[in-house]
This record gives sequence, C-alpha cells and structure tokens, in this order.
Amino acid sequence: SGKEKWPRGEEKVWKECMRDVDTEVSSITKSFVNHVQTSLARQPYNLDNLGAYQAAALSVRDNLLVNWNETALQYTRKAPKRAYYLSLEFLMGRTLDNALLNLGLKDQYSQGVKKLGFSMEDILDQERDAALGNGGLGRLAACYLDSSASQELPVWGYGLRYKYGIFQQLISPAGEQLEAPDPWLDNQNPWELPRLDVAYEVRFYGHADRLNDGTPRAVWAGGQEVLAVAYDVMIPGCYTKTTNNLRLWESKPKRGFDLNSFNAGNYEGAVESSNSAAAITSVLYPNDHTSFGKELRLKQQYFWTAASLADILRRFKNIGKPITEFPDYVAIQLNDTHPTLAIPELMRILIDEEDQPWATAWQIVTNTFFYTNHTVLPEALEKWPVPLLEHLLPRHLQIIYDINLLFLQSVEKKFPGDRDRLARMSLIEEGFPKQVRMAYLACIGSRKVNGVAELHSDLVKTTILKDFVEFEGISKFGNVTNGITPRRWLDQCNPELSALISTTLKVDKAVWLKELTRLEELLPKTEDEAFRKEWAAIKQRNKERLAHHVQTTLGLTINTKAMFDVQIKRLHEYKRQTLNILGVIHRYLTLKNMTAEEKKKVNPRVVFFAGKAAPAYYIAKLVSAPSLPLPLPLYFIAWLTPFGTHQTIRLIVNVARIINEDPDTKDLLSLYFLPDYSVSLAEVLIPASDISQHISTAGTEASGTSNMKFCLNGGLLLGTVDGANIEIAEEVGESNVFFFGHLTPAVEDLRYQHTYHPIPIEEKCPALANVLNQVSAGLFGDADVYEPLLNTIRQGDHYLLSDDFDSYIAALAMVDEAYLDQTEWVKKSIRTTAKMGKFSSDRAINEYAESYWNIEAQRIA
Ligand code: B1N
Repeated sequence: SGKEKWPRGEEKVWKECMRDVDTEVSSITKSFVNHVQTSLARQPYNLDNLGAYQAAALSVRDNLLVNWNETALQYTRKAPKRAYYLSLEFLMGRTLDNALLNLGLKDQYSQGVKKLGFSMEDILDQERDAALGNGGLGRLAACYLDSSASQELPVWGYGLRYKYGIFQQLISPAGEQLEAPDPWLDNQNPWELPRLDVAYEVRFYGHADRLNDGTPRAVWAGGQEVLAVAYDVMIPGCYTKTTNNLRLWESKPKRGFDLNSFNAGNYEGAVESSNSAAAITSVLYPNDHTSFGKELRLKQQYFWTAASLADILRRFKNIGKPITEFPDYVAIQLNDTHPTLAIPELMRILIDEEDQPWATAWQIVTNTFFYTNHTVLPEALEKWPVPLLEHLLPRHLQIIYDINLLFLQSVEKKFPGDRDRLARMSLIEEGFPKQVRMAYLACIGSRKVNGVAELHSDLVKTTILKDFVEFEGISKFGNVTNGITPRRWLDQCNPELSALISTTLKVDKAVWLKELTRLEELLPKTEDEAFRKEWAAIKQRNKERLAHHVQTTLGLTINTKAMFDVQIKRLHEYKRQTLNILGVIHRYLTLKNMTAEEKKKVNPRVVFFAGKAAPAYYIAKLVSAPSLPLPLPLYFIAWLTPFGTHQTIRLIVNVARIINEDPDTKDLLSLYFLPDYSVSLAEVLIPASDISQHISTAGTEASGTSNMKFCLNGGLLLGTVDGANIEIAEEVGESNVFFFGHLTPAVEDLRYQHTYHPIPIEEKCPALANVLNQVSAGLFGDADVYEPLLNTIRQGDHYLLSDDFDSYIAALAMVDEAYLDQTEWVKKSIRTTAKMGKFSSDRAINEYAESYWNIEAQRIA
C-alpha cells in the first residue's frame, strides 16, 4: 500500500512521548520512551523485549533513586543507630517485579508498556537472576533486606559484587551435572550504581611489627594493596518511602599494572598482580556447607570485611562522636562465620590506628558485633590454617593470639586447673597445621549469638558452644527463627492467591502483607465450599503454569491431574535427596507388582527435584588461584570431591528415563529433575506444589526456609522433626503436616550402632535392601556407577536412611490416603496458609532490631 506499518503498540502514544508534547499520556510511558531514546539510543523499530526490559528497569530505577536519596539524607541528618548485615551471599533473584510492587506501580507499568506494544510478563522474563548466593543462607539475607526496608529500619547490607554468581547447572543426557559460569552482568545491570568515588585500599601479606613501646600497637606494612570499589543496590521497602542500600564491593588493582615489570619487559608479570587483584571478587564459591582452606576464599573474606568496616567507620566519624560511643551508633550482624575477620580487623583499627588501649578496644568490639550460626555440621564449621593466616594477614594473626591469651586466662580463672577445658575452648586447634576456630572467635567477639530455629539454637547451646555457654552465661545465647518475605513468596509468586486473600480478608494487600498474622482470618473459610473450590482452582492453575513452563523450556509434557510432590534445595547428603529417590523406586516397584484393579485406586503422582550439587573442580577452571605456600592437609582434599550428590542426580535422571517411559506405570508415577534451580524457578515451582519434602536427618537442617514458602502457598509439608519444620507444625497443627523418622536425641545412638553393632540391611530394612539390590542389578543402568553411593547406605549410613526408610514409606502412604479426600485436603491447605504468619521475615527482623541491635524505625517523610 506504500504506507509503512507502525512497528508496535499505539503509534499515537509513541509519537506523543517522543515529541514530549503535553498530553494525557502518563509520565510512566514518557519516561519509558525517553530511556529507549536516550539511555539505550534505540527506536521503536528495533526495540526487542530485552530493550523494553532495560527501558522499564531504568524508568523504575528513577523512582527508586528519589526515595533512596531521601532515605540516605535522613539517616545522615538524624544519625540514628544503624545496623549492618554482613553477608558473603545475597541471593536476590529478579528485581523489577519486586520494585514495581513495593512502589505500588505494578498496574500503571503494565498498562503503560501494553500501549507501547509489550506485555509485562515478557518484559519481566528478560531479567537475569542476581544469584550471588548458594541457598538458604543467601536467600535469607535477601529476605532480611526486604523486611528491613519494609519495616523502615536503618539497615544496610554489605557483600561482594561477584562477576560470576552461582554456576549454571546443565544436566547431560547421562545425568551428569555440568557447570558453566553465570555471566549475570553481561547485559549490564540497571539495578546497581557504580560509586567510583567510594573506594578503600585493602592490604594483604607484608609484615607486622609490634612497637613494644608499652602500647599494644604494631605497624603492618608491605605486601599487596588492592582497591575496593563500591556498587550500590537500592532496596525498596513495601509501600514506604524507605529505600535502603546494599553495598557490594568490587576488587581492582590499585595501579593499572606494575610499571616496573612492564618497563623491564616482563609483560606477563606486569599484568599478573592486576589479574590477582581482580580475581578476588571474580566468583562466588559454590561450596555450600564446606570449608576447605583456600587462600582466595580467605582473601575474599578479608577484602570484604576490611572495606565494609572502613566504610562504616568513616560514616560514624562524620557524626563527630568519640570512638567509645561506636556501639551506640553501630550494630554489625555477622551472617555465619564468613565475616569473622571483622573482629580482629576492628581491633586492629582501634589499636593501631586509633591508639586505643586493648581493654577499650575489646569493649567496643564486643558491644558492636552479633553472630548468627547457621549450621552445626562439623564439615561446615570454618577453620583457617594458622600458616595461611600468618602469610596473608600477619597482624590479624597476632591479634587473634592476643585475644586467645587473654580469653584463656579468664577461663582459667573461672575453672582453675581444667586443662581439657582450656584445650577445648582455645581459638587455636592443635594439629598439623594449627587452625583458628572461627565460630569460637565470632562467639567471644560478639554481644550475642543466635541460631535460626528453636531446635537449632538449642543444639548450638548444648553442642558446639556448650563450653561457651558455661563460661559466658546463657543470656548471651538466643534464637531468632528464620522468616521469608511474603512480598516475593506470596504476592509476587502467587498473584491469584494473593488477590483471593485480599478479597476474603476485605483488606488491601498493603495491610496484610506487612501484618501477616492476619492470614488467620482465613480460618473460618475452611467451611465455605465456594471458597474451597476457588482455593483449589488457583492451585490447579499454578500447576498448569508450572507444566507450561516445563513444556516450553524442556519440551516435556506433565500430567497436571496428578499430585505434585516437590523437593528443591541444594543437593547434600544430610538433606537426603537419596531417601526421596529410593522412595520413588520403591513406589515404582510396588506399582509394577499391582493388578489393573489395584492400580485404579492409586493416586497419580509427579515427583519434581531441582538443586545444584557442589562442583568438584569449578573454581580452578575460572580463576588461576594463587597457590598456597604449604601443602593442603589431606582431609581438605576429601571435601573437594563431593561425588555422592553427583551420583544422586545421576540416579534421579536415569530412574526418570525408565519410569517415565514405562507403559505399566507412567500414568501413575513420573519423575523430573529440573536443571539449574534458581530463585525464579522456585517462584514457579513453589505455588504449584501439593506436597513438598523437607526430610533431613533430625538435628542436621538448622532451619530450612523453603518449607515456609511452600506452606505459605498452601502446599502441605512432608518432613522430619527437624529445623523449622517443628515450629511450622506447632503453628499449623500436627494433623496438618506429615512427620516421620527418628528424633534428634536418637541420632547419636543410632550412629553408634551403625559403627559398632551394624545390622545387615537385609535384616534391618528389607524394603530398602530390595530397592538397593534392584539398583545394583542394573534396573536403571550404570550399575557400578551407583555402587559407592549405595555402599554409604549399606555401611556406616551416617545420615540414617536405613533407620528412617520404613517410616518414610509409611508417611508417603499417609499422604496418598489424605489426598484421596480432596475436601479435607483443601481444608488442610487453607489452614496451613492461615497459620503461617509467624514466618514472615518482618517478624524475624523486628526481633533482631529490638532484642539484638537496639535500633528504631525511621519514618522517611
Ligand atoms: O542457612 C539457612 C538455613 O535455613 C539452613 O537450614 C542452613 O542449612 C543454611 C557455608 C552455609 N547453613 N550454613 C550454610 C552456606 C554457605 C557456606 O559457604 C555454610 N547455609 C546454611 C538460613 O539460616
């Protein structure tokens, strides 16, 4: 026709925005188009979904920036006490949808981009996850930032800006986990603000010389100096102006490269030191629950704590108060022992730079820090070899020795002559090499210590820190049960359920999302049939949404009529994904033996797994890590080879291959391992689950937080009497959860039995023995591949699969039984959601604010 067609959306709207004429077109559309034209230098003709995402993000960011500046200004003006959350991991996931929710601009933006020819759903899907964390510990940090801002608390996060987040997981056809780097910054990150003006120098190596002038001072000089540069991430609160900050540090060489080497013609040498500076923040360590004494990891920890402390101290000094008042203005939360070097680092600053006496410095330190323990598993407790510390941080090692000396003197005073106790409590573990016990250092250097669920906090007090409770008194040790943000984990991931709740409660989500115990008002609705129908229909649509996602991403067709049974978490022996897959095999074998008539009574089930296993040789491939000056102790090497969990993935994938194709059973049982588990995948999986599994050996899972997410979304829980499962059951009632397995006090005895009085598995648990034998016989191929994994159960069985298997199978049968009565099942589901108010991270963060940090909410006008 000769007339060119407008590329997308409404031509009039685009043109009016582009010409910036005053019309009825909203300011949102205008700012979007403005970013398309200026920030992105693009046109409607060549704007794809990714470009539209970038324009939308930049436009939303403009809104956040106004609030963020206002918040910072008020904190500076009023100088309230502030808290700082130091975490080596922040598993943020996506930001755009969360920012829109918190700003209350979701609908406006949806309508705006629609006029311009885009769908909000497609735009949101363009965003890459910020995956700077391994699992629960990192996601908890993200939930706590969300809650701090939403509760208007002056809390900042400090972390590292890893160039590569948690690795991407690929699953080969044979079921092997393959790892690829996660270049999350490749498309640029609109949510961060580089602050090249905020930078600190951080020293490594060199030598420390005591002055011996009657003061405790020393001079630390020489070695390598690296620059820490700040990148700020805005953290908006929900329906409040408060917009806090997450400051992430990037490492840079202090000088571009070494000019001396360059001039001498040593070009490789010239860039080597700059490479090693950049390497510090290059990659997140993917070893969840392991500590293995790598120099680069220790460098990360010191780099991050030194830069964060310098920044906090500079801000404190601007207030103009004497240094002794530091703890009146600053509380620092240590997220596990990873930032424990902050304790000797603050001592170093106070003594060497501020010229404070030792006792004053220690007084300040022990009133500033708070330590949260996240695990009692021995292999996860951080210990750093003394020779490594001496080499990398000579002054800090001196300070640690001084702290230890004074500490042991005071222990000796309270328990005279108790040499065993002194050896047990020393910060230094004897051995070859000697090692520094970071949990002990964190404990004695902190005002308070807490665990993350009632049972876990009790275990901390009675096991790993027992001596410290006896010495320092019980009141230093507490509990703050973890929580999750209901913004992301209900409203964002399950919009239909959120809308139904608002209608039913007759109150805007702006209210109940910040007062989550109001969900209890849903309870009377369990008796309302129409409501139950609607409740069930939403679950069904969430299952279809998941099935659609799997269809489009993996090309697999899922039976949405079946019960959805989900276990998603990092692969780890203690979490017992193996118990689950062996249970699936048991179910399969049982179905194979059934008559057609018997099968009619069986409830179809789809089992989902997702999760990453710690990779064996990943870091070495990504960074040329500087080599250790000393040989690695042998047992470090043992932790570098986590093959058990890799075999579990392989078994899951190969079992899936067989049973999903078996015409005898496939309508009744199917199995999927979804690769590359992430926060955004969790947002699709969790609302779709009928039942989820949290089946750790009793006493091993400190809390768990996905258990809370499933239950908040009306999924029922199948689990052991462990971690926060216990408190969930207390809230929702034991009749609404499916518990099984031995209790924590029995675990030690059972392990003793396995070691000293082993009973052959055929005798102890014939059902499990049969399953193991079928795998050994090659029913799922690769028989010899699985032998080492199966042998860990036949012998030793540290995680007690053979002790819990029968009661696990019985619990699964109870789930089947309960699911047959759909009315009762939906009632359980409603009751579960209704009683989850306690698990809002708003409750948890307020406990920290009141009972630990002593900080107050700040209204940002
Ligand atoms: O922290 C979560 C808890 O809900 C989980 O139960 C707990 O397992 C998890 C070393 C860890 N504990 N320890 C770690 C992570 C990385 C690492 O390098 C240890 N993660 C947990 C939140 O409290």
